[in-house]
Amino acid sequence: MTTKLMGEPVARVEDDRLVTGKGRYADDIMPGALEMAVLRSPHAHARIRSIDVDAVLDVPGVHAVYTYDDLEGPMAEPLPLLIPHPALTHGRTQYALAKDEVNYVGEAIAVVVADNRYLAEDAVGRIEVEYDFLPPVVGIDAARAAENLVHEDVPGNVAAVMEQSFGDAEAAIASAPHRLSLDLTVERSACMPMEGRGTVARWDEDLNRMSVWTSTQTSTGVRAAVATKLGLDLGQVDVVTPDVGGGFGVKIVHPWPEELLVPMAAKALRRPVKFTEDRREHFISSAHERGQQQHIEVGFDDEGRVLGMSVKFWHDNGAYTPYGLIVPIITSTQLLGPYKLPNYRVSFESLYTNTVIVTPYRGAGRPQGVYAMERTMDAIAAELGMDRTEVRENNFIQPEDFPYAHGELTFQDGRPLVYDSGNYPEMMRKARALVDWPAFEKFRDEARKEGRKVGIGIACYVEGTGVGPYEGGHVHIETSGKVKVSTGLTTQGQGHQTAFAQIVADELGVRFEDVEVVTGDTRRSPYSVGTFASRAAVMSGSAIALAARNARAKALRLAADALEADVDDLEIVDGIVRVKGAPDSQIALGTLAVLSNPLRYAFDEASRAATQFAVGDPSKPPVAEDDEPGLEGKDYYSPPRSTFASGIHAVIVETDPETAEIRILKYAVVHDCGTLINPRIVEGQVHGGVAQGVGGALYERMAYDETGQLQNASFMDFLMPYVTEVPETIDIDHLETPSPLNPLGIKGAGEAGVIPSAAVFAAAIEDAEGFPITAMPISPSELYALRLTHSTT
Ligand code: MCN
Repeated sequence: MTTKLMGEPVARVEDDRLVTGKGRYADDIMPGALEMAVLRSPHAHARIRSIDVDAVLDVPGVHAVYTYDDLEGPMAEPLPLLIPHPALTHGRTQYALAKDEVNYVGEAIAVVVADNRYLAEDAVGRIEVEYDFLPPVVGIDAARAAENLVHEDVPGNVAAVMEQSFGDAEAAIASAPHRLSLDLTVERSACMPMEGRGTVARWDEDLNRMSVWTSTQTSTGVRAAVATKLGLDLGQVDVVTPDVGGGFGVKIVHPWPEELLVPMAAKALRRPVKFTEDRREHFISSAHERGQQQHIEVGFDDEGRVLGMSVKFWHDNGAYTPYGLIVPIITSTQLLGPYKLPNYRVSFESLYTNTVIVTPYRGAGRPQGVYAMERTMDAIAAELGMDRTEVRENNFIQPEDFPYAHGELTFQDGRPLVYDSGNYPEMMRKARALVDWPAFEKFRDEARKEGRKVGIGIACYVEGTGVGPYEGGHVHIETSGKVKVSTGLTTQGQGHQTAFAQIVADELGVRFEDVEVVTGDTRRSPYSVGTFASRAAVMSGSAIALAARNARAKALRLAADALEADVDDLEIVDGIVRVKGAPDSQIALGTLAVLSNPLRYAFDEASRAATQFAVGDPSKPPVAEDDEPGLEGKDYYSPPRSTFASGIHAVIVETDPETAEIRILKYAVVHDCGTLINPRIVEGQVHGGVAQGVGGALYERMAYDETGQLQNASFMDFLMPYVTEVPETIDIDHLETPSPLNPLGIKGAGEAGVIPSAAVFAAAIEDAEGFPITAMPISPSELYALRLTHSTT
């Protein structure tokens, strides 16, 4: 009997394969392909005087070497600026291979294609490059000082200045009963998926066709880039995304130079070519995020209600701006969180530095925005001597305020910043209960008597999810009764195959195990955008639901005809259409698929075997008159605007009085992503996000020296949390306020776990220590140094 699956914690169908080593990643495709290695700049800032590849050409096993001079047509143009913005007055993107200048350690200069990776790497080592060194700009302070310029035609290293506001923040702050200012910093970190980047390409000379397999978050984006840059039609390029070992944002960047150079080489050499990134390359030549400095002015009343807030921040965008201003725009708008501010001004400068490019990393600018706002809420509470949860409650947007517009602010998708739904007071009630907030004060006092330092932090966030413009879904019922579903966006481990199958099983009335979902294959789904901004569940989930409804409607039309019944009298249970109350009058969806296939007649006449296929009256048309053949449904979903998920995290930490080691005693999450498709998957997403957040708050940073060399470009030196550092238990409570903007009421969930971590850890450590924490991440040695400072002041 078919049961409702939406909302059920169905076990992920993909896990068995993935955790038993049966996943198939880019590097597993086409063993024996030629391999590409990349010569990367060892200098952060230099002009290239000459490149000598002579020593490489005669090396046995080397098939080709390419530098900028070998690039032709569109390949010789800079890579696309993916999201232009009017405020981005000085946007710059790099070339697939550096033209005459390098702007970060790791920028690609030349590639060698050889029989295998060893030969290719050795050959890369023989290329001689002469450089004229230029002074590097490393870090936000150096960029702001502008004593040196990253791009000589970009004054002040400023890629963009942007401001948004509503009301009159300055006047409100000036006349407020209380005022505060804060200066905060967050350092750079990075996605660090288990699998780095990887691309394989094969050119079929007979079919005039390019096939690309790439570890990406957007197969259609890569297809568009490959076609454009290599002068091919879109229809000549197929891009398939195999299993992807994590993306977390870094693989939404497209095209990476390697994603173009591999197909270019495959076409030129008429041989399959592969590139598999190693870990060091991932550190120095993919993308980072998070680095910001923030200055906040706030005015508030006696109850802690914010009357006016003005934020200025400086965003480190690295050496180029392929993603435009997406990250700082998200910080600017998502900073507002669940709060009702009457007056707000935010401005930022997006600054060039001679470091790896900055593109969205899970959370994408939100962690910094939440950090700014939540640290402000904590500061207000401290100033007024109020409970931190009460200050937040006094500022909450109330359930009856939805849809709630933040003045005339514009969201990242260019549409007005309007929250669709939520219940922040209820969320706070749940969060306080989950972490037992009221009991903490006593616990802290008792711990202090024993010489222990414990602290609690709480942080709220609202997250715009499910940005448009659209995604599609295709549901095809096979003659076997199995259901094949496809959607164009890609999967990096989020469990889409399971969640989307749940949706289809419910909508169509088929068994979950009869549904198979394919993502990220342009041969099946040529039109799609990609997986980012926690949009898959909202976008593809909605499109697939609509497509399944179309398939269902068609199945019912056909069945009504076959069973001589009224459509309204039919139901579909476990893949069988039957007349309600007359279970003997039934027909299987697979049989209807046969009926809807015009080939049935050809089979009837052609062979005896095929006649077994014939069902019903062959003289009848295969489908109702207005229908197309085939039992399938497809649809696209395009949202009117983003839907806003929300959540509250609370953490209890203990800091060692001697070593300043920071231990997590409890971590609690209340989360609202609208209608839950699969709570187990959502909880897994939250767990993963929290783990990344722990890393970002306590361990990870990009340790550049003043020459622009990344000092910790390996897992020996870059501290990721292990299981030993991530809390074993994360308490999660769900709230479901369905979104009115899509057919299933879904909001996104994929980034939620990481968003408030810097804020919540800073708050908890501050509470344990009794002095302000303004720079994240914070290590034990930094905490120790702060203790010394504060004990002497
Ligand atoms: N889901 C659900 N019910 C909801 C909302 C979501 O059951 N109401 C489920 C979805 O069906 C999906 C998962 O939760 O299986 C995440 O859904 P969604 O919020 O739509 O996020 P996306 O699928 O679009 O994934 C993108 C998001 C982002 S932006 C980053 S970054 C990220 C993340 O997801 N990268 C990940 N989670 C990741 N998880 C893994 N394992 N690897 C990554 O690279």
